[in-house]
Amino acid sequence: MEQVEFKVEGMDCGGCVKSVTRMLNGVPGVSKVDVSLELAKAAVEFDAAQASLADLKRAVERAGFKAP
Ligand code: 9UX
Repeated sequence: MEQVEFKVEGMDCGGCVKSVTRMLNGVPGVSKVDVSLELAKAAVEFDAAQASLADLKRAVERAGFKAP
């Protein structure tokens, strides 16, 4: 199990946190998601055989936020 933490830009309220959380949980292989509005970060636990950091960032961007 891989654990990563990366920056998520553009979240302005709890609704954004929910959107990002839902999108990340929708990525195959993801087992744990913790998105912080205050820190502007997402902490994700996933199976490296099924997903990559790039997949996670793509999911965040699909939700309409930036994950540089
Ligand atoms: Mo809150 Mo986020 O009104 O896209 S849901 S700012």
